[in-house]
Amino acid sequence: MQPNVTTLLNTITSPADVKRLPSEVLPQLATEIRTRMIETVSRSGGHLAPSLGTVELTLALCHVFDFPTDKVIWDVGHQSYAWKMVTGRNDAMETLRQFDGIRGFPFPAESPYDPAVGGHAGVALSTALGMAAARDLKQRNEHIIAVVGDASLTNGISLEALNAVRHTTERLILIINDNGMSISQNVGAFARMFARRISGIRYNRIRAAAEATGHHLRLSGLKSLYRALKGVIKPLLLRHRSAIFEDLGLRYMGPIDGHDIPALCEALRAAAEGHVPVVLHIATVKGKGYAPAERHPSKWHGVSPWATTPSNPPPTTSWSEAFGEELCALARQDERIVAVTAAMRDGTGLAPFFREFPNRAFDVGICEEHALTFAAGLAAAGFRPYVALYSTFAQRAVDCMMHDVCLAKLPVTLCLDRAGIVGADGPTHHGLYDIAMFRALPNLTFYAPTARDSLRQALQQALTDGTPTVIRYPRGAICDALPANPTVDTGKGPCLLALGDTAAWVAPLLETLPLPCFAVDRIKPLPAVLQTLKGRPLITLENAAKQAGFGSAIAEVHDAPVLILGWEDAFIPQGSDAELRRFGRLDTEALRAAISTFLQEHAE
Ligand SMILES: Cc1ncc(C[n+]2csc(CCOP(=O)(O)OP(=O)(O)O)c2C)c(N)n1
Repeated sequence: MQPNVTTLLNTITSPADVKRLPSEVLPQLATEIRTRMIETVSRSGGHLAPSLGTVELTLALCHVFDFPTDKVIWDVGHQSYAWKMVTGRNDAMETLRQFDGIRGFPFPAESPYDPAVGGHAGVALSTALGMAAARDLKQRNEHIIAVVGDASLTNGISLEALNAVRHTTERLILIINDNGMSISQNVGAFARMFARRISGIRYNRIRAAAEATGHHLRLSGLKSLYRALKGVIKPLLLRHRSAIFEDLGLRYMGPIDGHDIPALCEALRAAAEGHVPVVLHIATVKGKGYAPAERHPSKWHGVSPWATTPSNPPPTTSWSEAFGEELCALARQDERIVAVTAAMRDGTGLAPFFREFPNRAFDVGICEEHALTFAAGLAAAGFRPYVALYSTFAQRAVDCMMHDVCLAKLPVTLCLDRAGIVGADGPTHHGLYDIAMFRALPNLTFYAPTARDSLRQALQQALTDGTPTVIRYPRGAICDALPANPTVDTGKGPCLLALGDTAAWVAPLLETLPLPCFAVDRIKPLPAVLQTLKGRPLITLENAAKQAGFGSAIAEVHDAPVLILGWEDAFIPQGSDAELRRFGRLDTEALRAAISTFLQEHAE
């Protein structure tokens, strides 16, 4: 269905169409793109504020370069909705983030205009550098462009790539999209440096005004006053003309206004001409053109659909909120507790902790590896760090857990939010691999709480034990407690072990399936109930990849058949929980069928 957009956008099927447009109409196209973006995201949900901020950049790129021969890699890719709209996916925006629809991030299988997968922060420059090296080897000529947010630039992979640019290629364009924001306010030394540099834009504006005034001063014979004023104002506004990028061997351009299409086109043309890698620093407004998003860019960074959601949904508490509240309660009793987040203080529920214990809360930026090793340092010095990361983003920090935490047996607790499927963000964001990745680590205790009481116990137990701990819990609503587990009978029949949040998945089955079901909340060491189930066929269920997961851990030691139910060996797409469970044959009907077959095969 093509909704009520005006005609200009409807004529665009590829970047070449944008290139053909006279530059005077590009602001009009930008307005149409914004209108359509807001309209579709109001129904699909998604990363609205970041994508609103890059509309002019998208159009300027199309106007200057030749895609898909030239290549642009959007870091994270959550700012690429305008890009999708001008690369043949405007109609498909209706299906954004839905099951079988287009993805919320760049995805090569979706479009020849998406050279790389997006989703995780910090990889665009590295990927671009690899593509530039390949281009050079093939003696080709295309332009390779990486667009990286000011916060994603501080990520380890970005900085590793930045260090390598100059000795890898002579031609690469890095655009730093600086809006001063991560999801929340950006943090760290780069953020401070960028904030100073953005004053350059103000400088340019003030200079224009000053030039005019200076002209009058000169005319009126006050030349020395003019020179003195210029000498004071200029260094104030243009402190630190970027030494750092130039020292790294990149030519620095900017900062320029990232919503000024002619200025962007001019800068991009200049960047394309050089035979030296270029950093083009642009200043944009997160949420540009939509007042609520401009006012509250964090709130509008990623939003749920607001046009289709009932305005008064029933009140629930999320796992993240419960985690934040329980950690605050624990921290009131134990001053050694500190909290660490990697740019996700709201998402992980740590915002109340930051408010109540500002001196004991650390936002390290989008730096998951640093978060864990930094926590190891805190722990070695006597503190009890709780590091809250999304499961999927913690993947890159497995080595830090192994080398810096587990080997040294330090009391660091890694709290993995969004463990399990996460819905519309899709395969880059599902937290399905943490059990496989972390359970092999020696010295580790690994929990998967079933409800709030079990989360509280895990947080407390980690404090009491003072040993390396991982706690995984899902996205969505938490319940206070589950009904008590059955007492183990003396029979020899099959039993079901439901890990963590999957206890809720089997609840609708229990009335019709004649088998004892135990909700279990520990992966390592394996749950104590296993000792009492020797010789009995077992069914395990987990909201995680089956390979090397919880069920596999049971099967490694159990002396009877084990049916392992979990996510199969394939990337799971985007969609609602119900759609994905149907897709993965983990919905109630499919579970009933799989369990029934197993029961028939292993009847007592
Ligand atoms: C490795 C990783 N950690 C965390 C995130 C979650 N995340 C998505 S966007 C974002 C902020 C990005 O800020 P910036 O790069 O400045 O871009 P902006 O959103 O401001 O346009 C974060 C923390 C992620 N995608 N990847």
